[in-house]
Amino acid sequence: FLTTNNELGLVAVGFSGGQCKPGVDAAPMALIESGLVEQLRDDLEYAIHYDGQVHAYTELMPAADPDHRGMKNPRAVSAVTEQLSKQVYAHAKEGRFVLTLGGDHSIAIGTISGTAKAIRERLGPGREMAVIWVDAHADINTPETSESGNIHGMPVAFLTGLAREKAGEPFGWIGEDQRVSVKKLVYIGLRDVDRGEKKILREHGIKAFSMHDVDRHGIGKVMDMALGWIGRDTPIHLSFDIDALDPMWAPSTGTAVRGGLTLREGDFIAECVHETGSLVALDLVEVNPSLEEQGAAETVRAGVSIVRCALGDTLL
Ligand code: 4U7
Ligand code: MN
Ligand code: MN
Ligand code: MN
Repeated sequence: FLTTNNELGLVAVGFSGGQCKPGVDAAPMALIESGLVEQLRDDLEYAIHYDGQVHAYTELMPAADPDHRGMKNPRAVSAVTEQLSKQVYAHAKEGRFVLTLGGDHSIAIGTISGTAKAIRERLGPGREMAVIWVDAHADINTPETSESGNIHGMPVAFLTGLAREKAGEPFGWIGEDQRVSVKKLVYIGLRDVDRGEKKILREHGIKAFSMHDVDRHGIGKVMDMALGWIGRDTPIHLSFDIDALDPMWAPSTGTAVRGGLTLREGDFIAECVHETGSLVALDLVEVNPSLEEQGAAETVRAGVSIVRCALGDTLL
C-alpha cells in the first residue's frame, strides 16, 4: 500500500568500519555475483533501480578518526550512514521498496533513518513505521554501555534516540523525523545480549523474542505475536543480520553465536513479513565471505534465500 507495485531500489554498501574484521565489505558483490539481481528481476518481476555500484564511500573517509565516547571510527561510520540515509530516503520517497545489501550492521543507522523519514512524510502526523530486527544480538548498546566500541553493536540506540549527539558531533545529523519509537521495535532471534543491553530492553519495555521464545512457542506463534504487536497496516522495515541464523547455516559472519535459527526459520520470518503486505525495506547485513572460507558460499546462499523470501518468493 505504501510501496509502488514491484519497483525496487537497490543499494549495495561495501562498508566494514562498524566493526574490526575486514571482508564484510565484499558481501554485496558476492550476493550480486550469485545472481540475486537477475532472480529478483526475472523470477520475482521487480523493476530494479540500481546504480550498478558497490559503494565504499572512500571519498567520505576522514583523514583522522580518533575514538569519540569510546566509539571506533565514529566519523567514518557517521559519514557513510548520513550519505546512505539520503540514498535510501530518495528511493523510499518514490514509493520504491528499498533493499540494502551490507556491509556491517552499523549501516542500519543510514537505512532506517532514511525510510523512517520518507514513511513519516507519506503517512502524515501521528503514525510511524515499525522495525523488525532479526539478530543474535540486540545492537542497542549506547557508546557508554558498549564494551567493544564497535558501532555495529549500537545502531538501535542511535535510531531510537537512546543514544544522542549534539550538532557538530559525529551523529548529530540524526533528526527526530529520522528516528523510530522503542514501542515500534521488535526483536527476533536474540541469544547474545550484553548486560547493559538487557537493562535497556527491560527499562523501555522493548518487545523481544529470544531463541528461548522460538524454542517454547515455535516460529509460527512467535511471528503471530511479533506482527500482532506491530499491528496491521503499519509499514515495516526488516533489518536482518545473517548471524541470527545458526552458524550451521551461516558460518561466515563476524560475530557468530551458536544456538540460532535454522535456515527455514529465517526464511519463514521473511515470508511472514512479506505476507503482511506492509514491508517497505529490507537490510541484509553481516555476511563476511572471507571468514570460514569453506562456509562462505552457503552463507551467501542463505542471504540470497532470505532476500528472495522477503520479496515474495513462495515454495509453491
Ligand atoms: B551485530 C556486542 F559485545 N554486543 O556490542 C558489541 F557482544 O551487528 C556484539 O549484531 C555486537 O553483529 C554485534 O560489540 C553486532 C558484543
Ligand atoms: Mn548480530
Ligand atoms: Mn546486528
Ligand atoms: Mn555480527
